[in-house]
Amino acid sequence: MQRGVEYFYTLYKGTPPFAFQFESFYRNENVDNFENDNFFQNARNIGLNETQLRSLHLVPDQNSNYSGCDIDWINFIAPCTGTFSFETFAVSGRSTVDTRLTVFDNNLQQLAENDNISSLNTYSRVSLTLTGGQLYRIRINNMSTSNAGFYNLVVGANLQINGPDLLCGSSQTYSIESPGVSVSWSSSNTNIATIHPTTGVATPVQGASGTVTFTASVTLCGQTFTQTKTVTVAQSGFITGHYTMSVDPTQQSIANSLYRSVMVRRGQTVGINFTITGSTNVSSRLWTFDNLMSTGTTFSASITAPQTGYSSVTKTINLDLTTPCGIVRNTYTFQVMSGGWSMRISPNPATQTLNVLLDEPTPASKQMAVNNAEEQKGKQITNETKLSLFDANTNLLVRTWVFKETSAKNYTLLLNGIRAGVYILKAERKGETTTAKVIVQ
Ligand SMILES: [Ca+2]
Ligand SMILES: [Ca+2]
Repeated sequence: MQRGVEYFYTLYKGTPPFAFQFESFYRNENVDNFENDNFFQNARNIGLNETQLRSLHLVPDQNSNYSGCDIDWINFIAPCTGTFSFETFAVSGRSTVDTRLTVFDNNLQQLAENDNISSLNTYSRVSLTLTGGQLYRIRINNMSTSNAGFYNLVVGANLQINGPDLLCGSSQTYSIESPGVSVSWSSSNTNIATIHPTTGVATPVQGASGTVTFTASVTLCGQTFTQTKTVTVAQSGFITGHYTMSVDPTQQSIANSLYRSVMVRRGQTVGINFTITGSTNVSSRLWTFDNLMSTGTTFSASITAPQTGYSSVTKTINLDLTTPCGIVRNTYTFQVMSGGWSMRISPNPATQTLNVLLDEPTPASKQMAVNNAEEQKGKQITNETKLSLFDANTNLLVRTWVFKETSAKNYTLLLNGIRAGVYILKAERKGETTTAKVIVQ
C-alpha cells in the first residue's frame, strides 16, 4: 500500500547505555507494518510457520538524502531443537527485491548467511539446526542501493527436495536436505508413478507418462510441514499419424514402427507420404531416408521397384523422436516388389492372431501380364494357398497354414503357442512367393 509515514530514524552509538539520535521524516513510501526495525533492539518476533509480508524501502542517510537502504531485524525463538529454514520470497503482485538473509545467535555471532537462492532467484534461504528455547536474530538487507521492493519472510522446516525432475523408466530416490529428519512421502497420481512412503524411492508405472507431484511431510515442534515437487514421467515419445502410398491411398497408422510389402509393376516408382498429427513428450523429429533429412511433421519418400520380375528392394525410413528421456527411433520398412502378389500383415507386432491380406499387383498393365505369364512358365502350380512362418534367426519352419483355394484375399492366422520373436511369413500361391517380416510379442 502507498501511504505517508512518519517514524523515527534511530542511530545507536557506543556501548550501553545507548545514546539515541532521533530524526523525524515523512516520505510516501511502501513501508511495512514492522518498522521501525532497523536495529536489532527494535526487532519483533516471528513464529514458526508464520509468514510476514515486509518491504525494503529507501531510507534517508544522516543528511536526509533518500539514498540509504532499509534493514530489517527479526527475532525468532526456536520452539524446539530441530532444523529450521528461513526464507524470503516474492509477494504476489508487488515489486521484487534482492534480499540477503543472515542468522545470528543471541550474542550477535553470525551463524549462517545467504544472498541469492540461485542465479535466477535473488531472494534468500538459510537452513540450520537451532536449540529449543534460544533466541535467534535474523537480519534482512537490501542488496540494491536504489531498488525498493517487497518480500515475504517465513520460518519453517527445511524441506528442500533433492531428486530428478524427470523419471525415464527406472526408479529414482528423492530425499530432503535435512539429515536425520524422518519424512513421509506420497504421490498425487499412483497411476503415473508411486513413491515409497519412507525411502522416497519413486517408480514410474510402466507405459505411463504425464506429471505427478510428490509430497514430503515432516513434523517439527509438533507442526506438520509439507513440500511438493512436480516430476515429469516421460518414458518415451509417442506420436500419432498416418502414411499413404501412391499405390494405396488408404491411411495407415504410424504410431508404431512398421513393415510393409507391396507389389507393383517393374520399374514403377512408389511414393510414400507421412503425416504426423500429434505427439506426446516429443520436442523434435528427424526423418532420414537415403540421403534425405527432414524435421517436419510431413515426410515424403519414393522407392522404385526393380526392373526385373519377382525381385524386390527394401528400404527403411527412420524417424528419430527427441524426448525428455533421449532419442527414440521409429523405423518404417518398405519392401517394393516387382510383379506377383503383395502381402500386408496386421497387427505387427502381433500377439494372438495375425491378419494377412494377399492382393493382386496394382496397377496391372498389359506388359506386366505378359511378363508374369512368361515368368510363370515351367513353375509347378498347385491349387492352394500356403502360408509358412519361419524363425528369422534360424530360418527353421515354425508353422504352416494351407488353404485349398487361390482366390481369397484375407486370412486370419492363430499364433497360439508361438514364442515372442521375429519371424518371416512366406506366402505361396500359383507358384509365386512373397514374404513379410512378423514380430510376435
Ligand atoms: Ca522493512
Ligand atoms: Ca527496517
